[in-house]
Amino acid sequence: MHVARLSIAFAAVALASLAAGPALAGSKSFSDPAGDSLSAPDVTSVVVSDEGTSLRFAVTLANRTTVAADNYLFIGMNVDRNRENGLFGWDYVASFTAAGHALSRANGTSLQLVAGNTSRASFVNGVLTFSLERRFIGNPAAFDFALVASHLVGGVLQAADPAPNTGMWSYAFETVRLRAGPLTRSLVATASGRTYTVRFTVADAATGKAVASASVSCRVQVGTTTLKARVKFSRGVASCTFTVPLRLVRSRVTGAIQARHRGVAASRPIAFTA
Ligand SMILES: [Ca+2]
Ligand SMILES: [Ca+2]
Repeated sequence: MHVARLSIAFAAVALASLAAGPALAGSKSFSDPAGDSLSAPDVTSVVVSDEGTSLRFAVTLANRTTVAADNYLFIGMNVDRNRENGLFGWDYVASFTAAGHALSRANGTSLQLVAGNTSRASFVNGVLTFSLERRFIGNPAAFDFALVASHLVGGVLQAADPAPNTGMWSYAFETVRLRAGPLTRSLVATASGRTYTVRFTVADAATGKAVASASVSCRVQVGTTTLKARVKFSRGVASCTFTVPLRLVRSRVTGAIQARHRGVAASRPIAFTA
């Protein structure tokens, strides 16, 4: 995707006023009128879904079964909800063409590809699906967004369908409350020291069910010595395993273990005598 072409399309469409809509959780649908695109792809509906660490857009193009080489689709995302920065207020832009897709970040008035981006896109039965990891757009709790489907020939805009027709749509991620169980500890004595595993359960406070995934971090110290720790999350249990060397046995062990799920953290302090 050529940045100049992106800018041309954005400028030509000139999205005007911003209207923040109501914040709903989970999956949310948005609609744009049919038949308002002339020769451009006609956006009629957009479904945004929270998929845990990922976010998915499903965009229905009413007048397309394939994306032609001169068709472009952009999703502009205003993740800090400040219209005064980014490119036309958009901090991130997902772009699609027949040749592929990309995720870019606005840097002043230009776009730069997001390094390490793992987004996926497909176009099946008139529905363009784009999934990206939330961390690549800064893990926002909510964001505003708008689409532009355009038909460009030689960089010259022929027609475009902005969706929504004015302003932006808003999407808010579900706010999760976590319930952390008490910290338990097990010990395996070895010739080189004492290997401990500390663990706690992480559940969704609303349902009481164990969360399916979480990223775990752990820090453990004995005095001023930081111990190497291995972390794991399995079947709703966050765990941290570390070995207190023989020379430090009978010393005070301190630290903390944290599990993070959908941007929300639960943690337990570690404090005992090895
Ligand atoms: Ca439309
Ligand atoms: Ca429209």
